[in-house]
Amino acid sequence: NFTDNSFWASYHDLATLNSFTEAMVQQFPDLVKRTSMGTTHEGREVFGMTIHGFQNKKKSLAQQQEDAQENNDEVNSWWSWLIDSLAANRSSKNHSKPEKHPKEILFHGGQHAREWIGPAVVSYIAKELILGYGTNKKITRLVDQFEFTIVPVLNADGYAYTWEHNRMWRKNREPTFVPFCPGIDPNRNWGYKWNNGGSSSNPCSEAYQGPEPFAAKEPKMIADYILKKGNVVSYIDFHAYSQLWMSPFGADCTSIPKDNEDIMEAGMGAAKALKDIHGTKFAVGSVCNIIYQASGGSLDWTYATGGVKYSYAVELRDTGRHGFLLPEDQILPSSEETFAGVLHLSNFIRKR
Ligand code: ING
Ligand code: ZN
Repeated sequence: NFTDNSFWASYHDLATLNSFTEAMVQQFPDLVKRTSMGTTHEGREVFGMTIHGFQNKKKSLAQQQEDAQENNDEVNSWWSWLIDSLAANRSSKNHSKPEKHPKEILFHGGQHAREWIGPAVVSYIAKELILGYGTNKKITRLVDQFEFTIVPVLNADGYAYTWEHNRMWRKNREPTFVPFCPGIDPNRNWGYKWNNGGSSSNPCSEAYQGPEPFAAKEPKMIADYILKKGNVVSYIDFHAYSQLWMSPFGADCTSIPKDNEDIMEAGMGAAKALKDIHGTKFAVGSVCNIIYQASGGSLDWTYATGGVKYSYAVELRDTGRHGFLLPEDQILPSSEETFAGVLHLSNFIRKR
């Protein structure tokens, strides 16, 4: 059962996570659409869920036919008009109007293959937004206001490889000029200040930047998506581990985003909301200042070139005791607290 919390009692392989996405679309067709982000080097399709409120949408054809049938009975139609009006009136109190041209909040897990907590947390957030729509006031308001696009596993080839061959694989699986050292680090291959330090030109390195910016399919498909949509106001790239809520930039430690005050205020609010759930502490700061210099990273490009004001990279649990091998009994608490952080961030943006 994909909507039960027991699904987050263990990690799941790529096929199961894709089935989760498919099940959400099938079970909640008015609310959830499947979005194909693109295809990996090994030919896997990268799936996302786009979640957006449907209050204003035209009735489905099936619903229209059903209504027409009812209207054959004149007396019945009078009563159904009355009941419909009452229902519409009641629900308009609970639901804010969905935006015609909604702003979009985009996030993904699994840019790095071995960081399994990312896909788990991100799929949980999707589930909470979906089940909370129409039952939880705050969530309903956010889902009516924003389009949420959630991609559980960006680096699908790498993720499959960690399940089938090597649990500690990080990069994608594209061949390089060294036959026995495949894989570009997708998070050193984005096109803003690429090869500016904190990345490697050696294909055998875990931080191999690739032969040129956007040579790797994973960053390219997300960048293309952001440019094509043009409505993305927030982006989060989920990693593990270290418990950090990070802002731009990674490429150098001296540039400061022009929106830094808002970015930091929202990030610190998110970290506080997160801590309120289970007491877990997340530090907030720029990638370069809080962990290390890393150029060609996701959030630098989404902010500086993609125009996404609230761009973050989040390092999930823990602080190193288990590292990438985070025990399964921490999936649910980690998901719950991260969801609170994301809700806070979304609400912050909504109120701006
Ligand atoms: N950390 C990230 C990494 O790619 C990061 C940190 C995020 C760097 C965003 C640059 C941009 O090294 C992990 N654990 O992968
Ligand atoms: Zn990572």
